[in-house]
Amino acid sequence: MTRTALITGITGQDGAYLARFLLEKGYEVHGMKRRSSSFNTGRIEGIYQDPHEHNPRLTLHYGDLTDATNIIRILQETRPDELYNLAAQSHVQVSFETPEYTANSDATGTLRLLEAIRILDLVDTTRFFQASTSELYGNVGITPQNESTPFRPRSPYAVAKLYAYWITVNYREAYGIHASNGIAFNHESPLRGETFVTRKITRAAAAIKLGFQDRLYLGNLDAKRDWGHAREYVEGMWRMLQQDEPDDYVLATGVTTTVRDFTLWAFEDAGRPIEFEGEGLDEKGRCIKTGEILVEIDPRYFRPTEVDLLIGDPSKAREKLGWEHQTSVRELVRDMVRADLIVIPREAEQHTDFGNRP
Ligand code: NDP
Ligand code: GDR
Repeated sequence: MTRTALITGITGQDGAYLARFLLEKGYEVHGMKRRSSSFNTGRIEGIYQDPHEHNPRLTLHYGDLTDATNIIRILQETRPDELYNLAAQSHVQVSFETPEYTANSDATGTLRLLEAIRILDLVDTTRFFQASTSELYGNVGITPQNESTPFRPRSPYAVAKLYAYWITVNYREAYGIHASNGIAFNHESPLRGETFVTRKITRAAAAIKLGFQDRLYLGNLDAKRDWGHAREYVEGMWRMLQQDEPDDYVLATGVTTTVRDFTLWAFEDAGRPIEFEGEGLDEKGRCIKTGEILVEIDPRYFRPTEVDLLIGDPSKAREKLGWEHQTSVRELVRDMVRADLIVIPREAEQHTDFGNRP
């Protein structure tokens, strides 16, 4: 029997990798996508199937996590064996500007999916994955962070995801739904959204090297993150839903890196090495480095409350799921820069405006 999966957030970074992974495993894949005034399916172009094809194995449905009746209809039509909730307003900084919307989609949206499973009597047949996050730990001050580490969220995004985490646990305990949280630490790839710091840096390093951009503006260079490759993390998500019992797992590499080092490596890999000599801010918040300035600090990218240090302990996933990361952060940087050195000139032909978007 062909297994069926529904992915919310299929047009995002993880959704694109997970859809490919499940299609390769022989699944029939359904994805929820939002209506947009421009094409928003670029990341899944390679696997997109014309709905006129006979028995397409990938089908997209218009939907939104803020719309309960729509969620119920999609679940009723697809009745998936596995439901991966990857959709979210996923940008931490943007969540300070759109806190209510972030709560509606990331927190209540998760509740809507779980309630739909109950309403449609799918409790025993649909397994549920929730994309939880290392942002839940915030500034807890304990390292490394594992499944027993207390949560101390530091943004509207993280607080919304805290609700989603606990409502997933609650529906598992209250109704016996096979519902699991993947507490994923940062994972990146050439498909990463352009405003997350890694992709912003690798795009800028490539664009500066090729002469399409003059300068990169960044915020806090001292933040430390545990960065892995997204392609590997989606396999961890799938493995959680193949277990007899639902549970919660950390997915991480166990290595942490500063934004500063990530930046140095990216410029090195692009063939335009930089140094952060004389780093500091003047009274107007400008970088005081003299000479040719390729990277400048712009206070607009500082967050009202920052998460300083994340480093995960993936032992449980390794022991119970047999999951382990493969790509080191150094290889990840190389991979992303290499891809952007190809992408940027193509975009330049289409007159894309590069650079320092928020
Ligand atoms: P992206 O931002 O790349 O993708 C988010 C997806 O959610 C997009 O498909 C987006 O659609 C969709 N979406 C946003 N809001 C809604 C909504 N209201 N209704 C329906 N769809 C919506 O995120 P990632 O792929 O990086 O992350 C996937 C999930 O994992 C997210 O929930 C994120 O919070 C979580 N996570 C990610 C980590 C990471 O490092 N990448 C780490 C830990 C957790 P559109 O394309 O139209 O914008
Ligand atoms: P994060 O990712 O907040 O960890 O959330 P992001 O790449 O946005 O920030 C990482 C760190 O870099 C610092 N930083 C900057 N960040 C951005 N975006 N832009 C800048 O110019 C910049 N300069 C410095 C940030 O302050 C921060 O410390 C990601 C998302 O994918 C979430 O959805 C997910 O839950 C977590 O990872 C785990």
